[in-house]
Amino acid sequence: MIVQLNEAERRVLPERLPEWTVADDGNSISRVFRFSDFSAAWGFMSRVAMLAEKQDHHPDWSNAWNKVAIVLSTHDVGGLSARDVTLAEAIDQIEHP
Ligand code: H2B
Repeated sequence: MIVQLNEAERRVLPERLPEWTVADDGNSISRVFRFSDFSAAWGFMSRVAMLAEKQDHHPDWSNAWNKVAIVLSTHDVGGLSARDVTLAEAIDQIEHP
C-alpha cells in the first residue's frame, strides 16, 4: 500500500535529496535541470521516462529547449510518498551537467 511520507521521513528529505526543493504545501518535490542544448535535454528525458515506466511512477514535467523542470508527487495519495524519493534518487544518478 502506498502511503504519504511520515514526519521523520519528511525531516530527512533535505539531507537525502539536497538538490530537490520541497513545495510549500509539502505535497511535491521539484528540481530543474539545464543542459547544453535541446538534444541533451531530450536524451535525459528519455532516460527518466524509462525509469518512470520501470517504477510505474511518473513525473509531472516540462521542457523548454535545454531546460527540464521535474515535479514529483504521488497522485494516488495526494502528496509525497517513498515512490517520489526513490524516483528522485534514480534521476539524480543519471548523468547530467
Ligand atoms: N505516477 C505518479 N506520479 N503518481 C501516481 O500516483 C501514479 C503514477 N500512479 N504513475 C500510478 C502510475 C498508477 O496510476 C498506476 C495504475 O499504477
